[in-house]
Amino acid sequence: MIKTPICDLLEIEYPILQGGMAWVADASLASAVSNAGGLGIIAGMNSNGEQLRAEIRKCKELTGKPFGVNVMLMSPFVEEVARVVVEEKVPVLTTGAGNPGKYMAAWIEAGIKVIPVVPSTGIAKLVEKRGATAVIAEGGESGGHIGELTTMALVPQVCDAVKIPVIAAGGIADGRQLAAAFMLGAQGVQIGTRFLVAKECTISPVYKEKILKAKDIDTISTGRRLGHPVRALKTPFTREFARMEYDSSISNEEIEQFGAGALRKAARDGDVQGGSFLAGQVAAMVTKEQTAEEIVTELFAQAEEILGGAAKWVK
Ligand code: TUI
Repeated sequence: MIKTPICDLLEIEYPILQGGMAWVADASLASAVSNAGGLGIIAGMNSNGEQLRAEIRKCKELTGKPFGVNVMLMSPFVEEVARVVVEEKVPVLTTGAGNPGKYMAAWIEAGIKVIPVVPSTGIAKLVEKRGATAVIAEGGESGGHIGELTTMALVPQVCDAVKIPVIAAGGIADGRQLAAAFMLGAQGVQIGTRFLVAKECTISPVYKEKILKAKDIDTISTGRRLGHPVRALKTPFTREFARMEYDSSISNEEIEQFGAGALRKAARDGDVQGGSFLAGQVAAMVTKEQTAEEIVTELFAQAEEILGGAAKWVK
């Protein structure tokens, strides 16, 4: 068994969090991951306060185990979402795409465990000072909104910079990468892309098919010009987005407008022309649809075998 202090801290069996993927991570997926012994997470990004409240209540019906909500700090609904998670007594929050500093005191006061995603040691130290329970060090291999550093470089540096537990994210889809995360000093992992094809994941079958067929070089990051690079599968949409970014006659507003609604079009409608199919660099390693429970148990069985045999490399 791989047990780390965050298992006790979060009251989970396996030290694995499911990424709070926008337009993807609903009560169905989050409850399945929590029921499998990990920490399922509902995306707060695509909901206003009342829609999120309904999803949280659904999740409470589907699992008696702890689950979390991801607060995407660039969301237009961030203020209502920040309030609803307190009212609904959500046990754990993760945050992404910004500095959660201004909300942290209220969340901690309400007894919520706050685990921000951090792209650098500076932000990790800052949220530790504000009372974060742990941090998620997410490398740029991941899907969605990304920082500059890779997981291999970022995780050990964040481990050295803070005393609170570090959870590794970005580029983790199998037991080898899970084992490597522990070797880098992480106490747990957050996984997104592999859960896209979980049976309980309600996204369009078109999205799942695209993940299952992806090759190693099939993701691209776009949006650097707008200050928030995002990794997604290469599609007509991302190619056009990349072209617009290099065209100085096109304004940032026009580019933002072009991207509006693209996450929903991918996840809910399976729109292969206009959708943005967010995915990490490990998409090619995701080759079969499984239940959340099969994914979690397979990952840990592989990692345990590797870590148990690690001594064979040491003479
Ligand atoms: O947030 C994510 N991944 C996401 S959010 C998202 S939705 C979206 N929609 C439209 C445009 C962009 C995104 C899809 N995927 N991951 C966590 C994450 N957080 N990655 C990087 C960061 C981050 C970046 C800067 C965290 C803190 C931060 O602080 C900078 C500062 O100084 O405020």
